[in-house]
Amino acid sequence: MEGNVFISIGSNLSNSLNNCITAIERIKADMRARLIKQSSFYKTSPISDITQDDFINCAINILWSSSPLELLSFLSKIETEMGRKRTIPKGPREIDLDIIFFDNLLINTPKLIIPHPEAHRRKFVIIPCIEIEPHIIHPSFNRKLKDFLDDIGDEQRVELIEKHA
Ligand code: PH2
Ligand code: MG
Ligand code: MG
Repeated sequence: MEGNVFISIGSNLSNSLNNCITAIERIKADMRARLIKQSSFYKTSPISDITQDDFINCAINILWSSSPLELLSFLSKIETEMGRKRTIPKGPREIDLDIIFFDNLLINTPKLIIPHPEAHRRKFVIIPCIEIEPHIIHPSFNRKLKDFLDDIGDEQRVELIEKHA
């Protein structure tokens, strides 16, 4: 199986920008992953009930030559190796690697939900993804991802910090 995948990357602990860069390097180093495109890096306000630092977020588009569950376990392994401790839900983290889209697949299992159920409500996911592919369609709604931005209020801050070549 091969899939065209969008992954959202985020960090707000230790050196967040470095953590995102390291995660991308680790993904690229795997035989099953081929990097197609990488977004710029953004500084984003936390979406959380807990007070915590701003995040660095970005997104990548890869071709993944195995199953969605294999990708999930690969990304979880990188998170763990990079020091992620699963304590508070939506709390601060060294690295978070979320599968946003896997082709047009709709997956709803206890272990894995694709598309990511919050993707269309989060500017920090939408903006990096549409930078990579402006006309990408959200397969659950059959609607352009960028059109969801109109429904999101101004509280969510997403600031370009490093333009990707
Ligand atoms: N991730 C969360 C919760 N809130 N907020 C921002 N700005 N960026 C994130 O990556 C993020 C978040 C849960 O994964
Ligand atoms: Mg997440
Ligand atoms: Mg996650």
